[in-house]
Amino acid sequence: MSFLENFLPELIVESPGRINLIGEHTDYNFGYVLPTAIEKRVTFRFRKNNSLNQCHIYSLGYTIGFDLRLDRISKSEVEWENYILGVLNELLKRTDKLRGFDCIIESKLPIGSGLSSSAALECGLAFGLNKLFDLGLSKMDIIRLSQLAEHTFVGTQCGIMDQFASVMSQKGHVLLLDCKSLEHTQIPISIAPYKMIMLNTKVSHNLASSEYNTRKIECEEGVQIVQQKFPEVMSLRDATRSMLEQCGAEMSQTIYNRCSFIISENDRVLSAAKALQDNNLKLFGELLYQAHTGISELYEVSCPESDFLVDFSKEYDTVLGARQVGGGFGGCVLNIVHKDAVDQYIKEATKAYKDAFGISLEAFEVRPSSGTYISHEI
Ligand code: GAF
Repeated sequence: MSFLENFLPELIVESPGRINLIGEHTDYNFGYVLPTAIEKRVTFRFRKNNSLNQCHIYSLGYTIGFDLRLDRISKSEVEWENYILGVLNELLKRTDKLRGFDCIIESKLPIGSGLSSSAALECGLAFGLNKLFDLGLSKMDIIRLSQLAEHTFVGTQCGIMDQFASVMSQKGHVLLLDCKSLEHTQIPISIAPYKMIMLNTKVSHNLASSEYNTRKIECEEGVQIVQQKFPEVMSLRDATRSMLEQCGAEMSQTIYNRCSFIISENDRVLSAAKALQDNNLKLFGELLYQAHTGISELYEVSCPESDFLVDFSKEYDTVLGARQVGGGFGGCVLNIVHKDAVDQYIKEATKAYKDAFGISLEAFEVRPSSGTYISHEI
């Protein structure tokens, strides 16, 4: 009999995706980010199955089985399985309390859309197993091991933002996170009469993972050059515009551009957080546009589809700002749209995008929501 029949969960965990208002690619440069969880999420239904080390996970229409012994866990050819295996591998390195379990995973988060379905998957699994088997892990342990799972099993050398936002977010707040000290401030956010509207380009160019790792290496190269004159600089977070100008001649144009973007983007995060606190939404919107220009022209992680939507939004005085969110090369574009103009704007953007790329846009509103939580427990 399939484990799906008569499945009565002992524990249901909701693990959200995130948007990042501003501060892209700054996390692995130990800078600032301003993300929050959203209502779209991955749901995990768990139950123990009384075996010592067998687990079954059902998702995306099929069941996979794993042996929960460290020496039996290895990478899979199937990409999404590596998020699961990576987390199990990290858990097994930390505890001997894990036992057999069954789990059904359902996602309302579009994959590859820049909303971090990967962190939601990793953190939700770790959070649920921590609770189910009383593993004694802290939220910070869950964040760290989920990030490591992505490094080792998925192969993306990601920063800490997505996992942090997925676990630590609070409803109605954005998280100003310092990725060096991990100090964070929950900023209450109210952007009325505007709304946050996501337009999903529905493209996810497959350069994303390899180019992501390349950007990280390019930034490290930039740091090494700056360190020759300024040894106190440990990451681009510590570099200033003036330092960069003094070292620019030693760098290729590409490395200079990458460093220049990160230095400006860190400043923009702090300005954007202040603009939100001062309710200066016009400035906040302008910062989003500036960020997208940097993402596109200096960091070169945008794509024609995202650029099209950001440019399109500039024709509307009912839109304060727009930019591509997440790692890049497609996914969602965040738009700050006046509430009275939302329907018309979505209608016109959808038509223009279809005419240009032949793709039907997906549009939805997002609201700052709470991080990973338990919705049912017996
Ligand atoms: C991806 C990564 F997982 C994050 O760590 C972050 O670097 C982001 O891209 C870009 O800001 O989502």
